[in-house]
Amino acid sequence: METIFAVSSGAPPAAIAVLRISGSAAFAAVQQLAGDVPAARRAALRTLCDGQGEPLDQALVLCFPGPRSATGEDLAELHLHGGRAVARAVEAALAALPGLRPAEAGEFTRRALLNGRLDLSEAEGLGDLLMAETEAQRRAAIRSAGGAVRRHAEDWTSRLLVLAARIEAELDHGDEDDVAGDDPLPALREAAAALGEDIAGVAARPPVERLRDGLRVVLGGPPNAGKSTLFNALAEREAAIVSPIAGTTRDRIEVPVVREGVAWLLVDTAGLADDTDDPIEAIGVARARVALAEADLLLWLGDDPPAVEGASLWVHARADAPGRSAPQAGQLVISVQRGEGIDALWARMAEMAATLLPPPDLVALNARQRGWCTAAAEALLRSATLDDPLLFAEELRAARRALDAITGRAGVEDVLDALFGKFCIGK
Ligand SMILES: Nc1nc2c(ncn2[C@@H]2O[C@H](COP(=O)(O)OP(=O)(O)OP(=O)(O)O)[C@@H](O)[C@H]2O)c(=O)[nH]1
Ligand SMILES: [Mg+2]
Repeated sequence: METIFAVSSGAPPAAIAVLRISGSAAFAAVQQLAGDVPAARRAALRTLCDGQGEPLDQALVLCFPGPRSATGEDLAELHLHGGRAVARAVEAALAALPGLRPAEAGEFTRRALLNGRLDLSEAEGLGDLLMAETEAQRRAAIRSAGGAVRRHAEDWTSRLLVLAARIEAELDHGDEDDVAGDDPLPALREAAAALGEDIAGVAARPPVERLRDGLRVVLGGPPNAGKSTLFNALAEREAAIVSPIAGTTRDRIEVPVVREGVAWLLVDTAGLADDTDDPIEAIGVARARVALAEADLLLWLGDDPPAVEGASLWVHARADAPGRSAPQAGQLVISVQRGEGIDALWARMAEMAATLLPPPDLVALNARQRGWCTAAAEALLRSATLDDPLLFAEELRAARRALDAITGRAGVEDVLDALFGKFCIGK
């Protein structure tokens, strides 16, 4: 495998730029530039020179021999002065060496994964950690980067393997000691069902995407209800057009907001007109219905109670408007014009967020992990209904494959491409 290098700290200029080199030619490259290879895991000050002996920079040089390195390969770090020209000159000197090339996005972490330094769920957590903007996002990401999802998957796998071993043994030797009343299958089925329930329980927890991408708050209701006005008030900017004309909003408009320590994704929608002759408004209404169905939390501005299954808050907007009907029980009274009720709405939204977001002390799964957990749970729950030990064993194998996919032990090349494409170069 080629040896790769990249600046792993932020984009220069900065006080320091950390350039990482990983692969079998890493230490030869250090030898070439620094004149020697410093002792393992000790910082050494060296003058780096290019192939012509021209000094490039004075740098701290650190060498981490594989496999005890971040990537599992021989890894060197050059702590350079963080000017653009310095980094560029050292990169050029490295690129001139045989077997070295610039790293692609996420390639260091990808190698760490291939070399077993971390598993797929930990790499996903690391990706989220790099993108985290709120405390809750950081906490959830550090938990999965630290192996919380992996430990769950490993714990389930070891429980599963015990069952699998017992049923395989039964299949191999079942005839030999066939004593009446000694059928192990009922007990195994019970254990498989219990394991399936446990996995399904974790899969049913609030998804980590709500933390990562923001809790999706959708404003819905009839035309002219004051949705866009409230949306702008929540977003604290004029993100959506407001007008007295019914049917002003057509597209759905999304604005991310961080407030009360929560990342929110506010979504404004077209008013749900019952019938419209305007074909564009009709498209807007169709989009609004999709947005409403995808809401984590619906802010409903209709005069009839919200007719949805998910979480919702019922808002009596435009409370100050002349001729406005009186609010009904259970409605939050708001007048954006007078600045009334907005803080109370945020407070209610924050209360709801506490129940809709993954609890801080529990592991939360992303969609990919949840999909495999669900597949494993379903296979286990199916197995618990089967009388044929052969079929039972086959379902356990299916569950095993699904659990392996969570940690990346099985069939995940496409996931790797998608995941590491999102990383920055040098990570
Ligand atoms: N008096 C008063 N008028 C308001 C208030 N909020 C909104 N309005 C007015 O109500 C009208 C409709 O407001 P919008 O926010 O555009 O309503 P909408 O629900 O987004 O409407 P569509 O996009 O057409 O579905 C506008 O003329 C607003 O100025 C309020 O708190 N008080
Ligand atoms: Mg609107």
